[in-house]
Amino acid sequence: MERHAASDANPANVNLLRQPDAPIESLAELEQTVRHIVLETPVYDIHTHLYSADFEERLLWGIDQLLVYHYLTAEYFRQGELSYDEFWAMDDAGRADRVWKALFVDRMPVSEAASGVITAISRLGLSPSVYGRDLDAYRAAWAEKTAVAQVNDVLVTAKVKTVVMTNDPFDAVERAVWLKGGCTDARFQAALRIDKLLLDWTSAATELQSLGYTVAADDPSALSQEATLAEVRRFLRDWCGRIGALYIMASLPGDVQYPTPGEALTMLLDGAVVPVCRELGLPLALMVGVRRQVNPALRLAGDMSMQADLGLLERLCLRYPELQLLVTVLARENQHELAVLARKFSNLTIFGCWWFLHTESMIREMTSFRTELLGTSYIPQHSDCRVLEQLVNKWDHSRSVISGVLYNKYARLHQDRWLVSENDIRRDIEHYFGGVFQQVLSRAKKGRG
Ligand code: HDL
Ligand code: ZN
Repeated sequence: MERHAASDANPANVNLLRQPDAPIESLAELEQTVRHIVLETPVYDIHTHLYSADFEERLLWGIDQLLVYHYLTAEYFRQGELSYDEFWAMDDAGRADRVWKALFVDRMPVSEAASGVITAISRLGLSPSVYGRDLDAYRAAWAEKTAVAQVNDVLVTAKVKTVVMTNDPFDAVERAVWLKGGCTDARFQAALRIDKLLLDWTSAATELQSLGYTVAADDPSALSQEATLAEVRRFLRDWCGRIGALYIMASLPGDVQYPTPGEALTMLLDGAVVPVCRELGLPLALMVGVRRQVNPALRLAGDMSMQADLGLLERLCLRYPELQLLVTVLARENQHELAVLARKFSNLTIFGCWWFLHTESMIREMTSFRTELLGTSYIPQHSDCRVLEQLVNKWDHSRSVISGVLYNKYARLHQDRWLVSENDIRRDIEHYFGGVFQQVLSRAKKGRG
């Protein structure tokens, strides 16, 4: 079959003469076609900490924010000279200077987070071959940008069609934005984050009371009263409606024992969260296996992973077969078990390589066995970005690994003469990059009580 020479219009050297439904005969062509489609298919990013420009200073962007990202501050303290107090006494620019020197100048930026900064700046047109290692040169280039223009530029460069935010109704600054109009950019969708409600009922109840919900904050037995649970349901309903939440979400430690009769988390899940998910037709997203603030001096970087007892998920799936659960767990040791558990319950959809697993080797390992166990019935990645420009590197790196894994699976089919076409590849990737998520949303809507 004639090949179309690589050109500017066709950098991936994809055979443009082949019909999209025609089987791809050559392995070399198959590899290039898979890579091209994976790199080009827009993605629906189902979990981030990004905000639309409506949220003003909550939208983090720019080279200094990339450098003070908490993954990099944790790495700075391993190799930088400053004490915690000296570092935190500085402003973001001062901290960024120190991180740049310690991790990018005095050493090669080989960690996932550090190399991600290089990918982001390079893919956004500030090539190190031009700008070198001079941080102020990058700052000067960024100074010419605006937040709105940078959002457009980054979403296009990263090929991200939709970003799901993490929206905390207990955050007064964020609440104020929602109360005066909220998000006006349809590319940014919302998810209701309820860690505080589930994990710190006493303080959450006090706040609910101040927001006009009658939850008897000073009465420890309040949660056993239906009237209190009804008010918590009203709170969840109000905020899911106000922000247009696609799902309700929480991160949990790994040692949650569910159900534990009389315990706040169990009563809130059974009496408020699951009923509202059913009533509104929303999935529940659980991120399990985090041990918060093992080193408070690291601030946002002070959290740790821990192995999780996945019995919580098993019992939720059994108890609520109509509830759509979106799940990611933080310990590498739980990943294979989670994929096997997903084979047992079709209402359990696993997603992403979360946090300390968002590294090239872990993405490759997890995507391989997840595909081997679950085919295309899972969501391979979310970015978890906190800084806008990270969408570029987190998706660039993930797409590259995912395309390699997928090519290997197609190549094995090819060996047995089950040939793959461009349309087949495109359909599978669109499934991975948003289709499975949409399917979970529509199943949740159907299961609406
Ligand atoms: O709880 C979460 O959603 C985690 O993603 C944390 O926000 C964590 O700090 C993080 O940013 N991970 O990437
Ligand atoms: Zn997150």
